[in-house]
This record gives sequence, C-alpha cells and structure tokens, in this order.
Amino acid sequence: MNAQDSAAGGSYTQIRFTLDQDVGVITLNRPDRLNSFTEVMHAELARALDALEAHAGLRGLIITGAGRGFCAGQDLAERKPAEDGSRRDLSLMLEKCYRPLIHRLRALPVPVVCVMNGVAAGAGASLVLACDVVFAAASARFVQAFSKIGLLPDAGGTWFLPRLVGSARAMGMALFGEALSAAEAQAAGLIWRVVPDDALAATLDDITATLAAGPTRAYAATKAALQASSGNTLAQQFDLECQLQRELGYTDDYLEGMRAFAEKRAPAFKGT
Ligand code: T3D
Repeated sequence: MNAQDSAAGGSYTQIRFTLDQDVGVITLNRPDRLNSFTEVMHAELARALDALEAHAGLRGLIITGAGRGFCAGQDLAERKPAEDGSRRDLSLMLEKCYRPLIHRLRALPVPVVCVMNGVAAGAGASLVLACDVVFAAASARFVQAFSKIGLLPDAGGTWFLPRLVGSARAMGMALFGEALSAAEAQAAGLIWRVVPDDALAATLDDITATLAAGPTRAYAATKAALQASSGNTLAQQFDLECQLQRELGYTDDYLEGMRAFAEKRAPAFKGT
C-alpha cells in the first residue's frame, strides 16, 4: 500500500476514491452493471467514509459514477431467487449496509455533492437524494424502480422524496416508477442543476475547486441547520441559527470575509 492508498483507506475494486485538495471524490465503478450496489461495494464505501471522517481539514465530498450510469440500486444478481423457492429478509442488507451509508453521508460535516453522470434507479436514486446538492448530466434519468420489482422505495427514499417534491409527486413517482429526465427532476425540485453531458467533467473540477476554497465551517453549519429545519419549530430553528452564527462569528473565515469585503477583493477562505 503506498502513501496515497493509505490516506484513501487502501485500494478498491468496485469504487475509485481520491482525495484532492482535501476534497474526496468517490466514483462508483461497476460500469457494466450500471454501478449497482454489491456487498463488496458497500464495504469499500464504508472504508472510504472511514478515511474521510478521519481526514483532518476535509472540505467536501463528490460522488459520481463510471460509465453511462450513476447507480442502478441493489445488484439484482445478488437477489437471484433460490432454486428451492426460499425467500430472504431484505431488512438485513438495509440495516447492515444502506442505513449506515446514508446516515454517514448526511452526518459528514462537509457538503456532499452528487455529480450524477447517468441513470439512478432504486437505492441509487435514494443515494442521489441523500446528497446535499445534485448536479445531473442532461441525459441522466431518475427511476423509482422499486415498484417494478414489488418493493417500496428504501434507503431513505420514502423520507427524502416527499420532503423534496411534496407528497403528491412523491406518491406518483413511487407508485408508477416512470423515468424522470434530469430537466423534469430539476423542475420537480429533486436536484439543483442540469449540465450538458460534455460539461460534466469540467463541472466536477469546478465543484472540487469551489469546495476546496470554500468557507468549510459555514458550509457545515448550513448543512446542519437545513437538515434540522424540517423537525424544528421556527423558534427552535432561530435558536439553532443563533448558536451556529455565534460560532461562525469567531472563525478565521468570517474575519477574512469581512476584510475581503472591505478591501473589495475575493476572500481567501482557509476552512477554519
Ligand atoms: O437488499 C435488498 O435487496 C433491498 C434493497 C433494495 C434496494 C434497491 O435498489 S431495489 C431496486 C433495484 N434496482 C432496480 O430494480 C433497477 C434495475 N434496472 C433497471 O431498471 C434498468 O437497468 C435501468 C432503468 C436502471 C437502466 O435501464 P437501461 O435500459 O438504460 O439499461 P439496461 O439495459 O437495463 O442495463 C444495462 C445492464 O446493466 C444490463 O445488463 P446486460 O443486459 O448488459 O448484461 C442490466 O441487466 C444491468 N443492470 C441494470 N440494473 C442492474 C443491473 N444488473 C444488476 N443489478 C441491477 N440493479
């Protein structure tokens, strides 16, 4: 294992993981299976998250996919019906793999940005929705594929969907499993921005640079406050804003932001 491997938590076979300018980039990497989740991929994602959580000065995480798909959800080859007709407890994999993955991404104190290069289906769509911000290629599609195989949206899908698009649209998407184009997903409020396919790589580089030069502590506070808001009253949210803004008022980045404003120049944030 070389030094770079060690910082990234070892070597990987079903994802690629790099740390550049203190920004992690995870690329789901089973392109011939549209980057569907396997137990091995989950274990590698967990290892990458260990490395990210341990990385002092982390400034962001980007998740994308290799090839023409982003992630087609659970690898259905791992769910081939047994010859003897025996059935399996699907909650086991949800508990063991999907629950920690989604919760760890939500808890990471930096922006988690999805650069959605292609189709996202099933738990792959839930992964997209668990990210803080989503940039999607114009050709990408969302498919709530679960009902097509007799399941309900999982990996947090039933929590994220109604919060993002409202219950009427969430129900339609979940029941009928029709593909949504990137433009439709943006119009519905599922994602932040659609970018031309041939601009996606440049977008990823731009996001890396933005996160690496961003006010990381303000980003963390913003993420925490927005996540808390759906469970809070206005008064509770106001309390949280006071607490977080008090902390941010003492940061180097706030001082730098004020100086830069007075000096009419761009701020040089350090993330501290
Ligand atoms: O533990 C548990 O099981 C509970 C947790 C469940 C979580 C879930 O995610 S359940 C939902 C699982 N996912 C799906 O049902 C989606 C299945 N895939 C599709 O519906 C379609 O492939 C897509 C809409 C995503 C894309 O369609 P399209 O036409 O662009 O591509 P394709 O031709 O269907 O797929 C390309 C290849 O990828 C193909 O293989 P081939 O024919 O070239 O050898 C296809 O079989 C393979 N593939 C696609 N999705 C999966 C997959 N292989 C394994 N698992 C998949 N999920």
